[in-house]
Formats: sequence, C-alpha cells, structure tokens
Amino acid sequence: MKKWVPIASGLLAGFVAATISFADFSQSTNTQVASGSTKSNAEKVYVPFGEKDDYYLFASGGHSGQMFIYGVPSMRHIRTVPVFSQDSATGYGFDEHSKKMMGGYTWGDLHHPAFSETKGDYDGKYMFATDVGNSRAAAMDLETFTVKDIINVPNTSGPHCAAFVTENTEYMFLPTRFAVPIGSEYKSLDEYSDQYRGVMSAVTFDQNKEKLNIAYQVALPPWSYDLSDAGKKSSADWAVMTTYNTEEATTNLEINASQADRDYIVLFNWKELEKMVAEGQYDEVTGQKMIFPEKHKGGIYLVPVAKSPHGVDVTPDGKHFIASGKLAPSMTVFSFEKAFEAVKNQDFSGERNGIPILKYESVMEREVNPENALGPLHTQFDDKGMAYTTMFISSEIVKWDPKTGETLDRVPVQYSPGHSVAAEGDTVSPDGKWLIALNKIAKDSYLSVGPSHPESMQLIDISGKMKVIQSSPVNPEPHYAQIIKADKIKTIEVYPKDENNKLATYKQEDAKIVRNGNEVHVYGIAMRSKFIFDAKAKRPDVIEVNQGDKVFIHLTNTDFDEDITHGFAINSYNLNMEVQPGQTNTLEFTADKAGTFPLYCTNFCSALHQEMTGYFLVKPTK
Ligand code: CUK
Ligand code: CUA
Repeated sequence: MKKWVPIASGLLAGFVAATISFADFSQSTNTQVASGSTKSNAEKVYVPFGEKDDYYLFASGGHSGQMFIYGVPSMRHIRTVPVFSQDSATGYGFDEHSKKMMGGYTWGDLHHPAFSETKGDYDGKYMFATDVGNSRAAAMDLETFTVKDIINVPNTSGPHCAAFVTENTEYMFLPTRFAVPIGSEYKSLDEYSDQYRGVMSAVTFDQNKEKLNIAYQVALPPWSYDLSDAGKKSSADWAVMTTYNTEEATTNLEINASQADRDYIVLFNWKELEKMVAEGQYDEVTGQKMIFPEKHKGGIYLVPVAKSPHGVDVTPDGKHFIASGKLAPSMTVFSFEKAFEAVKNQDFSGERNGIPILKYESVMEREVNPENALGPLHTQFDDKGMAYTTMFISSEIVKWDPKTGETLDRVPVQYSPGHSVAAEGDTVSPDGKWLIALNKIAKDSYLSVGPSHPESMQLIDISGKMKVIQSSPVNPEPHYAQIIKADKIKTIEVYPKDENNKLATYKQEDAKIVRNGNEVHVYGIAMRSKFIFDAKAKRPDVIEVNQGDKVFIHLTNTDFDEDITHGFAINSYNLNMEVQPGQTNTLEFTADKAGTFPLYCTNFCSALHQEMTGYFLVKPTK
C-alpha cells in the first residue's frame, strides 16, 4: 500500500484498495487479451521479422535517469538511451564528454520527454527532458540518439513540470516542483513565505551549436508547480502550468497542502515576458535575469482551479486547456479566448504576490465529471480532437468530448495509469490510432520477480471502440512518453570524418602516444579486430605509463561501417566506453594503481573480437 500514499490521503487510500479489489482485479490483463478476438489483437501488434514498426515510442525512465525507445505497435524495446544516469553499456558518464555534461551527478529522475516542434508538429530533430532529482535539462539529437547537452538549472529545484516546448521550440519552460530560497542558500522554513520562491526558467536550445541556455527566470510564489503545457495556434504565445501547495505549507504536505478549495493555473504570455526582459524589466540575481512579478508587472495571471490539480493539457486546436483533478473527480475545461478577454477587461478577483487572479467563472467553460471516474491525471487527444483522460484511482481511460463534456467510451487498464500517450498526441494534428496507458502498478500481470512488481504499458487501439490489445512490463518508471511517426526520424549510419577534430586519428600510421610532463595522450584507433595506440612501437596495442600519470585515451573507430561498434575497457580500472562507427571518444583518468592491466574491446564486433585486446602497464613510481 505504500505506493498509494503520496497521491491519496489515508481515506482515499482505503477507497483505492476497495476499488481495486472489487472492480479491477476481477478483470486481469491476461483474461482480457485471451478472451474473444485474441487472434485479431495479436495480428494488430504483430510486426513480422524484417518489417518495421510505424511509430517510435520514447518512454521516460523516471529515476533510472534513462529513456527507453520502443516500436509501436509491436511494443518491442529497441534501445535504452542514457540521459541523466551513468551507463556502462555505452560508457555514458565514463567518457570525458558525457562525464563533463553530467556535471558530477551519476543519476537523474527523468519525467517528461518532449520532441522539438516546428509549427506545432514534431519535427523529428531533438528530444528534450528534465531531471527532477538534480535539476538539469537535456537535449538529445535524433540522428544518433545521443545526448548533446545538459545544463544545470540554478534556483529551480526539480523541474518536474517540464519539458514542454512552444510551437517552434522557441522555449521550454522549467518551473520548480520544490520552492527554495534564490541561490538555494540557507533560510529557515519559518521564513518560507517571504524567502522561498518557485522559480521558473525559460530555456532555449541553439540547434546550430546544440547548446541549451537559460534565457531568463521568473520568481513565482513559493508554491509547487506540477505540470505545464504550451499553447498552440491562437494561443501559441501562451503557456499554462498547474500549482499545488498554494497554502505554502512547510511540513506534512499530504494534509497541509490540501486545505484550500482552490489552487491555481498559472497562465503566462512568454512573448510578453521576452519583451520585458529585452526592455530591462528584471533584476540580475545569481547571474540570471530574474523577473519578480510583484515588481515587474505584466504577462502572468492566475486562474483558480479545483484543489491540487495535476495535469494540464492544451487541446490540439489551441482553444482550450484542460486541468485534471487528482483529488477532485473532475476535469475542468478552460477557454483561452475567455482568458484573453478577461485579461483585456482586467476581470480580476484579487491578486497573490502581485499576480492578478482572473475570475474562475470568466475563464472556465465546463467541469466534466464522468460517472464513478476517480483520480483524473492527464489528458491526450486523437485526430478528431477527442480527449482521453487517465483515471489513476478508478484504473481506466475515459474518452470524452471537450466541446460537450459527454463521456464517449471507457476502458479499464491494469492498474492505476499515470499518463497516457497518443500517437503524435501533443501536436496540432494527433494521429488517432494508438494510445498507450502508462500504468504505475501491474500487480500480478506477469511472472513474479519478488516483492516489487514491474510497471506496465498497455497498447490501446482507439480506431473504434477502445480496446487494450497488448500489455508489456516495463522498466521504471513510465511517467510520460511521446509517440512519433517513424519516417520523421532520420538517423545517420556512421559518424562522418571530421578532419578538424584534433583528437581523431583516422590513419593507422598516425596512431601515437604523446607524453607531456606527467600527462600522457594516446591517439589511438579501434578497428576490426585490433587496437593501435602507437603505430611505431614494438607492440602497437600496449599503453605503458608511470604511476600517477594523467592519461587521456582518444580513441577513434575507423570502421566506417554501420553497426560496427567497439568498446574499450581497462581491467580493474573501472573504465569502459564505446566508440561507434567513425566516432572519436576520450577517456581521462589518473593511473593511480601500479600493475599490469589487460585492456579489451567490450562490444562483440567480429569473429576475432576476443583477440581485440592489449595491455595497460603502469610502472610503479617507487
Ligand atoms: S507525473 Cu503525472 S503520473 Cu511526473 Cu507527469 Cu508521473
Ligand atoms: Cu572491437 Cu569487439
């Protein structure tokens, strides 16, 4: 039962138990898949060997810090891409470049992946993600499926809300989940309301340099910011995010952050904030351009919403945003047009921390309460603009019409879905066809692996009446995912030769070891099926250094052939990295242990892979 506690109060937890034991366990995944039209379901997800899936699924790895790539509809796991955590399979976090990028951290908590967009459609170029655990943001390129840049986001603690990009990837907004004093310096919790802030960062990505950058920050009130979404089309200059703990409780949030009947959605115009920054309406704080709403007025508004909302999602037409209740059983549909009108007419009901509050009745369009549906969290959309909301507590997906509020369909899932993801579901033109429920609890759906059970993803055919047609156990933890048409992604076959890269060695005769004081630089080659570190040496595959030397191994894979990847590990030195075809990678370390250490290729690359070895000899200093 522990798992339930963070989201449900004690009372609710009891209710959850009741709901699950009576309603959901009677209908296990297995019976669902096995009953009736088993064959047609299986055929729908079957992708014969040699054929490929129609879609890629990029699924969040949560506190594994990784991203998992699957094919849809087969749900076959294709690749794990390390983002915020070390990965010995690829050497990510071990080689120089990625180690520096990770900024000294070895793990992360990846929640919401987001594709780069052009005109509100996924463009297949980049994927962004944030780290709730260590407050970072990352950009992955989709030509190589590797991370290109990671930044630390100061003043923002746990950018859970993100990443959601604006229509042309101008910005991603990273609001904080945990309020902290600016600069994260020590301040007593008794001074919480005055000294703590919920800072939001506006982050840009330069596609030419492949660099993330913080454009400016906004010092919002010390609340928790939960989810956000960017506007589309007529609302493209705007973004929304949900808040909780507007009570500003500093302990026992389970109870104290659920006191007020209403929390807020923060509605802001990023074009206006951008203009304010350009006009110098900000303070320079901790090296950042910081907008203080109580001082620098404009661009930000509050919309009251039922207490402790979780998800907020903008409809594909950009006309509405939908907040989900978590503790309240309703989805609330708000109108952007009405909000703009209210802003224009200054139709305010008060303010908090200098931010005007729009009147609820002026912005709200309808509250939707599907019968017995409990715990709405997140909403996705299909090609007809219909909404699909995950019900965490009643373990189901409810399909409904945002324009009328009418419930159209519902399907049980196993169990407790957090998010769901629809094919191209966050774009201005979702595909329909597929929806995947990302379930927090799989219970007894699969072979037991001990007291902790896996999470699961369930593929739902939404082309007609909703039907769960496939169910897969998955790695932790499926928070959110993105589904993109496979033909939008164009990967490269090999890393192209880069004659400007001074660390690369492409010709065997150029392989050399250069000593500079106690720094040793190895310019080496990995090829089928040998290492060449020093072309002129008696044993070209041996590196010999003195104890205490600082060693740099710059290794180039000169097999310009798709899929010929080499690895490089030094026995007992806790080092391993990968060099993909054409790639140059560097390991930097101090040879502090004297002795004889075999080195070898860790990635099976040819029939003579076992012969791809050498020695790393470290002469003792005394
Ligand atoms: S959150 Cu709502 S269920 Cu991190 Cu998007 Cu996990
Ligand atoms: Cu190179 Cu195995």
